[in-house]
Formats: sequence, C-alpha cells, structure tokens
Amino acid sequence: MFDRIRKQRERNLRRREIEKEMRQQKRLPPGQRATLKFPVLHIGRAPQIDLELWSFKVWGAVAEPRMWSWAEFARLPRECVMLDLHCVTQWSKFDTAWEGVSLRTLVDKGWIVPRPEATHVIQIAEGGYKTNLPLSIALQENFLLATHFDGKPLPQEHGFPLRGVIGHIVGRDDLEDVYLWKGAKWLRGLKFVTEDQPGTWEVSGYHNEGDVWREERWGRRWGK
Ligand SMILES: Nc1nc2c(c(=O)[nH]1)N[C@H]1C(S)=C(S)[C@@H](COP(=O)(O)O)O[C@H]1N2
Ligand SMILES: [Mo]
Repeated sequence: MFDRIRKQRERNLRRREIEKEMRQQKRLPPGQRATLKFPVLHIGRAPQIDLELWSFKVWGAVAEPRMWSWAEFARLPRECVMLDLHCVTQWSKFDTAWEGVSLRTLVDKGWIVPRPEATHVIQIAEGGYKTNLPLSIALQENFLLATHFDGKPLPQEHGFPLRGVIGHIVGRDDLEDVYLWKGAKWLRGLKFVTEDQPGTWEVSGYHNEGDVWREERWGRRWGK
C-alpha cells in the first residue's frame, strides 16, 4: 500500500532533479517549473475529427489560396524536431519529440507564396480557437505543423490530427521562443495577414508577443 506514495516521491525527486539540471543549462525560463507529465489545456471540448472531411487551408495574403486533404497533407515532406515546451501556466516540459510539416519548407518549395506585405500568420483551429504569430516566427525551425508526438499520431486531446507547436530548440538561442498557447491544436488553417490580429487568448489579456525569456505572460493588452 506504500507503493503509490513511494512512486510519487520518486517522481517528484526526478522532477526536481530535472528542474535543477535545466536551470543550470539555462533552459528553464523565469517563473517556470518542470513537469514530467503532459498537461492538457484548452477551452471547451476536444473535437472529434473525421479525416475524410478534414482539410487544411491557407489563404489571405498569399499569391494563391491552397487546400490539402488529409491524404495530400500526409504526403508532404516531414521533419522531426525536439522542443522544450513552455506553458504560460508555468509548466515546462523538456525534450519533447515532434514530427510534422514545417511551414518554412512549404514556403521554400513555393507551395505557399506569402505576399510581400504579409506580416503575420493566424492559426485557426476547429471550433474557432485562433492565435497569431509574426510571419518571421512562424517560419522558424521551432514552429511545426505537427502530426506526431513521441513517434505516434497526436492523441485527440493534444490536437489530432494536426496542431501548431512552438518551443525552444537547445542551442538555437537565435530563435524567438513563445509560450505554448501560440500553437493551435486541431489546426484547420493558416490565414496570412498584412496587419497583426490578436487571437483568442491575446484578446483576453494574454500578452500579444508571449516571449518566454522576457516572461511576457499577461498585461500588454491588444492595441496598447
Ligand atoms: N484549438 C485550441 N488550441 C489550443 C488551445 C485551445 O484552447 N484550443 N489552448 C492553447 C493553450 S492555452 C495551451 S497551453 C496549449 C496546450 O497544449 P496541450 O494541451 O497539448 O498541452 O494548447 C494551445 N492550443
Ligand atoms: Mo495555456
């Protein structure tokens, strides 16, 4: 009967060891704590997605709008990336493995051609969740249109079949790192815009930029 207590203590010890190690390696942003779990956070219910009806659309300030069915999307070139995730609610999860399609690659291949005046990309999810990123950040290697986590298709609650994910790549201090809310689960489309548009959380008081190292959590209301 003490098994559970012992396991819990061991886990907590490991958690604190990782946290200490990550702090030493300068991978723990201010105000964050390490977690070994993968918390699930979203507004409303996790939608059940039918892959037959699913599509991924890109429109707005692009040379031509595009649409992929699931079968087409699954054939796009794929990339793997290891990310440290930082949630604004103060948990950080280190060394998470993602696989999917890089927006950068879609642009490099000429399959998406942003118009010169495009400045931001809005991720739009099933159910209406939205989040905004400067185009320059959406084109970084630490932003992925992810279909797989840890070698397996995304679990439903983490965004099956596709989500935006953004995190820190070890050794890439040249990239901007933003909080995890800037990756939309159940992603259905990207709208390129010529003027910034705050998303779901950004209008409700989260910081518009959300830089994890500057601890931009709340406060800067849209337009101020
Ligand atoms: N579609 C959708 N995506 C979303 C959200 C949401 O409410 N709906 N919440 C965001 C927030 S606030 C966080 S912290 C992360 C959580 O991702 P996770 O549940 O995989 O940990 O998803 C982000 N993406
Ligand atoms: Mo969040």
